[in-house]
Amino acid sequence: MIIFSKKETNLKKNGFSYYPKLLTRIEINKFFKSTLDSLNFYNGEKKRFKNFDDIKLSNYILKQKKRNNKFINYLYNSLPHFSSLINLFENQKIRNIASKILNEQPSNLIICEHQFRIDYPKDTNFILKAHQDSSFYQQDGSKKQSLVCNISLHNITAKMGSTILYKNSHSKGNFSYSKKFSHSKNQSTQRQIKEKELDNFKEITIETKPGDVSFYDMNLIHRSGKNISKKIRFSIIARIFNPLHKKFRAFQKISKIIK
Ligand SMILES: O=C(O)CCC(=O)C(=O)O
Ligand SMILES: [Fe+2]
Repeated sequence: MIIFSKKETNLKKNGFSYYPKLLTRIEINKFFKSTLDSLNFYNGEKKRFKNFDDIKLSNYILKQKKRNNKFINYLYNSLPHFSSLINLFENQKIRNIASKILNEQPSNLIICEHQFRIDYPKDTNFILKAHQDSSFYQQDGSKKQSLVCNISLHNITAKMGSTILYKNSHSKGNFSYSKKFSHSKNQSTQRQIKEKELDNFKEITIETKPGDVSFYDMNLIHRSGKNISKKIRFSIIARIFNPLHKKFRAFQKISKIIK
């Protein structure tokens, strides 16, 4: 495994790009405040933690989760809709980078499918095995006019399970995957690519700091790392589409109440 930590802008070549400190800690802190407010609201408490790196925050969430893990669902399903999360992705610098790659005006790009991940130490139920996001987000029929965008909320090391990328795997197009729909709410749906396909690519992982932003080609194979640390890994991810494209599939968001 190669640990990566320097700026990389050639997404076309590698399948990913990485911009350290693209966003400020102040911007990240606004979303931290929403996370803290939601956590305190749900648990009826007035806890104060420093930031997403605070080990006391990890310990508190792990303790509360044992008592009643429903509040994790609440955070997971509510926070992606908060403006403090969406505004991070709406940063003009992100639109400008995506605009150059997708060759379309920044304001015409659709940034959607926001996600907040909470990856616990030693978890095996929610880590995502090797996949391409193009298999989950089918708005882009060409699979060449869309991107994944991952914003780092704190200091994430390989030990904390930083995302593992298969360098250059985007250049091979679409891989077949085995569909495993989870039967319980307590497992993530997998669209896993066969292990033997992965041998052809170098595994790399980016150790990130707050405000660092990575972009992946929608066809880049990647997976969650194993969190062997004592800290929770928090991350936010969105997908960026160029809708002014013949193979773009218009889509509608169907709301479901999560029980
Ligand atoms: O755990 C990770 O960082 C990977 C998450 C991911 O690939 C996804 O949500 O599509
Ligand atoms: Fe993914």
